[in-house]
Amino acid sequence: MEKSDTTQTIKTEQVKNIRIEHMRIMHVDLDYLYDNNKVQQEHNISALIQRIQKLQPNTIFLQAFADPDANGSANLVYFKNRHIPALEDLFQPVVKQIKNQTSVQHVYAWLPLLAWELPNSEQLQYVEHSLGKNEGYIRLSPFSTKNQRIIEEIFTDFIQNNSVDGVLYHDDITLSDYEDSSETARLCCTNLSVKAFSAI
Ligand SMILES: [Ca+2]
Repeated sequence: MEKSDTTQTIKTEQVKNIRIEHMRIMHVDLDYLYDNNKVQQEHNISALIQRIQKLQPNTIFLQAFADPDANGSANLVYFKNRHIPALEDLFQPVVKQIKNQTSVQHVYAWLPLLAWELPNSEQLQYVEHSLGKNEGYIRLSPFSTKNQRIIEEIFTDFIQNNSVDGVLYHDDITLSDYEDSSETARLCCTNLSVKAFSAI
């Protein structure tokens, strides 16, 4: 490695370390703030604000999806969009209270990329295990162009109506050695193989 490359690598690592050291992060789950009783919900939000003021994080990772059955896949969200039901448009009001009442500098939205559980009426293709097992999160097949469009539109609707400093992706962007075995994925891989051999 050239000396200039080594110097640049060291500088880059130093910048990364500084950023990590300077991030005091609080991970906030909106499922624990949401309540059907709005008086209780306001109490929950006030308690969060007080805790932030006491602990003094400068960065919040704020969950924007709801997972009432706690299987790790999003059944609902806390923002308006075209595809998945909103439990309540709660995300942005909580961001505003955090920004207005605390010294938090950055708020990131915590969102899944594939682990969406849309209504059955949508009849979407989900990731399938070749042995028929149910392992990992319920995930939309990334090989379906329809799924790709829906995910893109969920994020588009979110970002157009919610001001955030970035997105923290859920730990759902993975496939095991046995996934995805759906017909959609097989067809996609077959087409890719044909194109690869054609290019040789
Ligand atoms: Ca769920």
